[in-house]
Amino acid sequence: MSDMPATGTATDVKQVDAVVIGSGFGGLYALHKLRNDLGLDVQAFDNAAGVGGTWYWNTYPGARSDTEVTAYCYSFDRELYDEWNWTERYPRQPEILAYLNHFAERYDLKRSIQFETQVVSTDFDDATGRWTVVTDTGQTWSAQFIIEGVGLLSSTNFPHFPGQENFGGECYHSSRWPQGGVDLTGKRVGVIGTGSTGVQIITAIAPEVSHLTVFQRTPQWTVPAMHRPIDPHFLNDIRANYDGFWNSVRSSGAAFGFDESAITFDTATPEEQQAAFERQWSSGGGFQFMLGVYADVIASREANKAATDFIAAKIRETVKDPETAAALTPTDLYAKRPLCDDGYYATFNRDNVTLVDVKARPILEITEKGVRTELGEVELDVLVFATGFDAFTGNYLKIDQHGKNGVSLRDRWADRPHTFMAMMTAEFPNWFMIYGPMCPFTNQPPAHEVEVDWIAGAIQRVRNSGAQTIEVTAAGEQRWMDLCDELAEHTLFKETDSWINGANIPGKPKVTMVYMGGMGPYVDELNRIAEGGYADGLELGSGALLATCAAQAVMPAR
Ligand code: N01
Repeated sequence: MSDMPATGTATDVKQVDAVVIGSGFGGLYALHKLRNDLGLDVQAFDNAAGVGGTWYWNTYPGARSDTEVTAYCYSFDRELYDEWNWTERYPRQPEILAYLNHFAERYDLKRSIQFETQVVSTDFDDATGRWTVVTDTGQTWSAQFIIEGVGLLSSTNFPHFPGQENFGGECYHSSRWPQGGVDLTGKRVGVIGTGSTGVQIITAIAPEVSHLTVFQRTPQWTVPAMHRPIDPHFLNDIRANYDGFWNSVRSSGAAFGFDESAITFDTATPEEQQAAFERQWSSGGGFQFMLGVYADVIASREANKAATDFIAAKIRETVKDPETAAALTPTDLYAKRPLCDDGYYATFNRDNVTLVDVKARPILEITEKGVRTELGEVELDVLVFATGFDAFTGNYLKIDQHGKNGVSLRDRWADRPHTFMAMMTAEFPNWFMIYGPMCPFTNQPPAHEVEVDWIAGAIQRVRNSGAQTIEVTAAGEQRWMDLCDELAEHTLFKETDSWINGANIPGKPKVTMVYMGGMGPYVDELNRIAEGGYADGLELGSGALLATCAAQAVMPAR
């Protein structure tokens, strides 16, 4: 941090080159890149008490990533990749959090992060070309650049049911699970929500609770994860072909580190199709099942139906009670973020597990003792909300943010989020998001890395050119939005309701919020813009100078 207060500002306004918000995968890498590589003064903030972002908060039972560890990590530091020995194919939350802590310590990042601090507002000053950042701890910071790594899936969706405040038991949201854990042994537990989180919790806690009631509104298609210890030879093979592996990740569609299928469903015979689905089912993995068997499962109705017919047959085969099996079987397309599990369907064969279909019989109220539906009251000791997130936009809009001429982000995004390359929005100079709305639909850490590298390049471009700001033009932003909208038309995702298009939050505009072009084309586009000097769709500004001229032009003569 520089000791020099800016001219004309209060001395208690702290001056830095850049503010980073968030200390998850993206925020930590941004802090490292800007502070350690570019040599900037950087201050980071996180409202948690430690690093980790989503992996700090999501400590619920069964929490783990469904991305194989080979690609769920940083790639820029080869030594780190060689040294860190993951233990399982899909890492558990404590292991990922330990990795991120190790990363933060390796690069001495914690001294630049102020924890338990929420940024409440950011305002662009047209006169100085700098940002004013205010925190809930009453501090004011001034920065030339802001990088927000506030999390795609981090703003909690906590629905309210009539009478909820009267519940006499314990009540938790999965993404704000108590850090010390919760002893559920022998308790009557209810879980609302059956997305990725609910599926993990339900499967993990069923053996330890006295009774588990699952309140399911919409079932989702899920396939076995096939968790297993990581084969050290497998990691060593990747280490031996390090650049080749990461190049293949960055040039793939979803950046998960597995081979995506290049063949379409209609090229195979029915026997081959069944055998291919069966092979993938046995080998495990949600994204693998969606993208690794046939290239067109998310685009062709026929391929999609074949995949869901296959999973539906597995549900009937696994779940002994036909009524429960039917209730667990989705009726919509296989076109949401894919799930994988650790024995989810078999969990419903347990005597201590009950499924309540709350679409057919909605939750009427939460009582002092439990949850009431038309079927009666279910008495509970603990109620768990696994109800997901206000994804993509939630955390950006929680902060009161104003760009040029005081334009508010909430107003700019009232109809939908508008971005350029998922990192910038018009009228917000020097303001960057990591994996913001209209991001590629991919595994996140590799996408965070390429984005932070691109942002660092943009910052260098500003500083080397003697300019004060860089911003996206209205035309540049529109071009990206049009491309995302056009690509969304080519997949079946637009036909399902989920957090991916905002449909999970009542009143939120239902629009596509991802770029479906794939990681490879996304990286190519980032490189093209960077190699062209950050000119296409972007413009440099001299900030203070221009603002001063503009102000003088409208000032009355003295
Ligand atoms: O959230 P979700 P999630 N009454 O939105 C239900 C990542 N993740 O936290 O579908 C009753 O998918 C809702 O029902 P419906 C991953 O990207 C990854 O599970 O809206 N129910 C749904 O069943 C994932 O996709 C991992 O009808 C209500 C559930 O709550 C993303 O996070 C693990 C309700 C929410 O499902 C989000 O997953 C965990 C209401 N009022 C998460 N409101 C891994 O890597 C909501 N629901 C493995």
